[in-house]
Amino acid sequence: MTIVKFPDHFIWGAATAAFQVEGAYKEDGRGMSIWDTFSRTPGKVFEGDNGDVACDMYHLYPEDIKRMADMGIRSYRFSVAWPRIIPDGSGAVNEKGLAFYHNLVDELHKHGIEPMLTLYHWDLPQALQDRGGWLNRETIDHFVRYAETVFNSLRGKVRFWATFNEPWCISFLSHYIGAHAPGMTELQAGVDVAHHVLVAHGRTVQLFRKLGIEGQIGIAPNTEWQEPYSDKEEDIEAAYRRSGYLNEWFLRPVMTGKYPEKLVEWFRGKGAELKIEEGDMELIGSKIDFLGINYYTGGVGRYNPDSGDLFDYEEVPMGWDKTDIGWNIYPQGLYNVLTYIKREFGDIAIYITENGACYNDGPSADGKVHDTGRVEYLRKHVLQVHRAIESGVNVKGYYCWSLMDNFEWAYGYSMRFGLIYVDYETQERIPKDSYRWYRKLAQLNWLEV
Ligand code: PNW
Repeated sequence: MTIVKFPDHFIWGAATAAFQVEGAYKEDGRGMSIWDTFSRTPGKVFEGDNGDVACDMYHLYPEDIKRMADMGIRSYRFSVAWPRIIPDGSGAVNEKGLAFYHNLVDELHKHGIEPMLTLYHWDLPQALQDRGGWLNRETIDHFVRYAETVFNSLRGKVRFWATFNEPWCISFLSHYIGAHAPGMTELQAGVDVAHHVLVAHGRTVQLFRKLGIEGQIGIAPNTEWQEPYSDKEEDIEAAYRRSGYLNEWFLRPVMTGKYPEKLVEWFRGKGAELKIEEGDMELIGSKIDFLGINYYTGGVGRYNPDSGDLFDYEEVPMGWDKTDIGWNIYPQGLYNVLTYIKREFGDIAIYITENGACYNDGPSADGKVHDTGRVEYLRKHVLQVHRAIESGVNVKGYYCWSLMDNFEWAYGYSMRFGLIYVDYETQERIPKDSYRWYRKLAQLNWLEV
């Protein structure tokens, strides 16, 4: 038996996002978002599930926060729904929307839980989508105004701020692959949206400094680790492109103010041009205080020009275990991502803003949820985080995705990521075995292997 101890003051937390948990979609003046529309479009979301009720956290947050406190987490990462704050995206501010987040944050503080607030976790006001959404540069202005409203309202109460959750999902997954709202399928749109989101991020960071908001600001990109099948140059290049599109396309401009040239060229070869306006890159490269890293999976692949893949990349099955959503379990990939960031971009503070697993276990005959798979997944991944810390990567905290089962985007309610089970008929919550395991880790700050 070995004791693996985390640094003192390491933050153990849990994460959710507004659209996935809040419900109350019409309440207190909330406007419609692109996910309300998308989930009502036949064929887009599993069985037509939507976010109308979700986990009803809009009403149940006091008891959910009690559970967080019982679990011993020190921080809770949540997102603010833009359509609650500015229902049509650009017009009047809805005070009732702000009041909800004040109540939420006050309740967190009452229990000694530090809020980490994400400004954008995908629920763009529909009225802005009607005017082109993230393809329209004006959306940047509207976002910055929304950010200013939230900063000024919650300053002093919130100290950790993230601008965007997973710009890759907002851009490529939603505008090129088409799996997420608004469901477009054009590469040029993906490239344009990625750039606009990054500019919005940079402008928001600048605004944060200008307003003199206390605390720290960062961004939470998703990462994945795609590894070459062999050490042939062509495999290495293909895996670089595939990983690069996920990681480097966002990390490099944010951290250095420059896009990765090889990928810019690759996209150009595919007919998609990067359109940069004067001043954009300086904004995008604005100094941030921390990087949030979301990590779930990775894979192995090789060069195959006939694969039909945008990057001439073909994933090679390695016989690895998968979670119930079909994603490879690849814990070392998290270590690889973290050490890559240190190598390429230096000693920025890092929070793992999401890591977790989909296992669809429900209550057994004893009434408990024995989600052994999730416990194993989390254990293996936090050990890789520890390994990265030992290598000098400045990881300051870890947020498990997710606090509770919730609306899993295109999968609706069919995929469960929670430490807490949610019965969507009754809204009953049942802490899973992983909840108890995580509570012990958060309390001890070490684990035995
Ligand atoms: C992330 N993909 O989403 C999000 O930040 C969460 O809201 C989500 O619930 C969680 O991971 C689990 O999926 C992703 O298809 C959704 O590559 C899909 C993909 C990646 C990330």
